[in-house]
Amino acid sequence: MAMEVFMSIRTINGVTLALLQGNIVEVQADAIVNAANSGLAGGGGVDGAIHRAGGPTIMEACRKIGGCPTGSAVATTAGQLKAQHVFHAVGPIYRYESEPQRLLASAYQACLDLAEQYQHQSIAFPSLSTGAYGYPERLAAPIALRTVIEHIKKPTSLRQVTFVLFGSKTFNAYEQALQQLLPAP
Ligand code: AR6
Repeated sequence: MAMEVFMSIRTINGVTLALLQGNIVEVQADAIVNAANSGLAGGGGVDGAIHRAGGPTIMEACRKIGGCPTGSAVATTAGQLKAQHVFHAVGPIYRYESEPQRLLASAYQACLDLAEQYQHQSIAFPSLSTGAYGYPERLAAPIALRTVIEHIKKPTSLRQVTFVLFGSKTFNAYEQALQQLLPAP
C-alpha cells in the first residue's frame, strides 16, 4: 500500500520551501534543527527524538558548548543522523517571555545564519516552541514562515528549506499560514 505523504511546496527565488508532515529524524538535510532548551540539556519532543536517533556524540558536543541563549542557536555534529550538523535552536517559552514573537523569529534566523556560515544547501526545521514551550501554532506558524521567506528572497547558499511537522494539526496550521503568505497559484 502506498504511503500517503502530506506536503506543500513553493519556490521562492529558486529556493524550494516545503512543508512536510512527518518525523524530523527521518529527513535528510545538511542541517537538522533541534527544538532545544537554553541548557542544551536534552528533553522530550524533537530534542528527545534527535538525541535518541543521533546517538551520544550530540550530547557530548552540547555539554562542551554548555548552553545557548533563548532566541539563538548553536551547531554540533549530527552523530548518526543523515545530516552534517544539528542546529540546536532555543525558542521562547510562550508564557514567560514578554517578546515571544521577536525571540521566535530570532531563533529561526540564527539557524538560517548558521546555514549560510556553513554554506549548507538544505535545512530541516521542526515547529520551534509549539510543543512543551506552549507557543500557539496559529501564531507561531506565520512567524516561522515569514522569517524563512524573507531570508530566501535574498542571496543564499540554501536550495531547500523543509518544515517537518509532527501530526496533521501542526501541518494544517503551517499550511494555512503559508496559503495566506504565499497563495498557491
Ligand atoms: N519530528 C518533528 N516534530 C516533532 C517531533 C519529531 N520527531 N517530536 C515532536 N515534534 P517540542 P518546544 C513537534 O516540545 O516546544 C524539550 O523538552 C511537536 O509536536 O519538541 O520548542 C526540549 O528539551 C511540536 O509541534 O519543542 C525543551 O526543553 C514541535 O515539534 C523543550 O522541549 C515542538 O515541540 C522545547 O519545547
